[in-house]
Amino acid sequence: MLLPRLKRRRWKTLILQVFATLLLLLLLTSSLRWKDRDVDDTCPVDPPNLTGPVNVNLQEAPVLADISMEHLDVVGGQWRPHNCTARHKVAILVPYRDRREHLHIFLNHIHPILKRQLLDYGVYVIEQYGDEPMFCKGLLYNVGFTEVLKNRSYDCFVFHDVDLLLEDDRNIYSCSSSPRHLSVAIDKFNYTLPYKQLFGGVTLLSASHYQTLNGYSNLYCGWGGEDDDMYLRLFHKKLKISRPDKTVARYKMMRHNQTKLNPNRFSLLKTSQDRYGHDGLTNLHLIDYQVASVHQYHLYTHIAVSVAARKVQATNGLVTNSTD
Ligand code: NGS
Repeated sequence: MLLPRLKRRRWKTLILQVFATLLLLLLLTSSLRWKDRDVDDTCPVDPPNLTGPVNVNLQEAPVLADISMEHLDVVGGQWRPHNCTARHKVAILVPYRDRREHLHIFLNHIHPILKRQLLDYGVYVIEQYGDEPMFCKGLLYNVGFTEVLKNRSYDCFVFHDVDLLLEDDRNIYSCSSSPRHLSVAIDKFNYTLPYKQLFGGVTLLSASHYQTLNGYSNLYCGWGGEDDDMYLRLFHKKLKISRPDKTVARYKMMRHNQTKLNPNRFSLLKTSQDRYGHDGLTNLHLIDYQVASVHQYHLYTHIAVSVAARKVQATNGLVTNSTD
């Protein structure tokens, strides 16, 4: 009688032990899973909602209020993913003047893409006002970079022409270890790179690379050359350019009238090497411009820059007067 009872007790203890061990294991793994979630909620390298090719609608400019309604979670052009921590903070700088229709099409197009790319981003429109008849893109980029960093830190910056619309959301606007030329294949050039040194259109630089390069030259006003000058800066600093595959780095360019050419661009390029150390971010204080206002609209932060006609710069010996 005693033997079967003993056996039954041993069985009971064994079952209890197994049960307790299983419970312990279950608790341990679930607590580890929670711990993992706490520590690493970084967004995936390959965002799952990308669509690949993107429909580009150039037909009619959307109404700003309608675009805003679709992006109620955007404030001052800024957004970040809700369910994960973005890998990088990216500022999109868009130099701008007199192209309202293009701006609306651009905003309507870019926000959904940047959201699908799971970026912590801000869109900044830097608008030129004032007496200077020529459009000074490099100066606007430098002013934009400086003003944006006064209010928020960013890891990297996308320098974006307002007339270029991305055709494939796999061309990710996220930081990269080397300077990146993103607009490799534009419809205007039959989706081929017109020349190897091109570093204009849409480019991406880390904040620290932009500082190392002393930003753009402030001297290029009027169409052309400021991007070639930036290429020379990269070359002198031995920073290699990377490019995404042209199958994804595709853009459509919105048509517009040719802006006034910069007659000095070729002579400026000849002296780029002697100037880049002191012409850029470091001598912004010598340039006759004023930040008239910084205002957060729904879909972008607007930085209004008043640029005076360049005779003042000429007296500072910063402008060459030769024409090409
Ligand atoms: C070059 C310009 C660049 C310009 C590129 C492409 O000739 O600034 O064409 O222009 N260089 C000079 O004029 C020295 S594009 O048709 O894409 O606007 O970016």
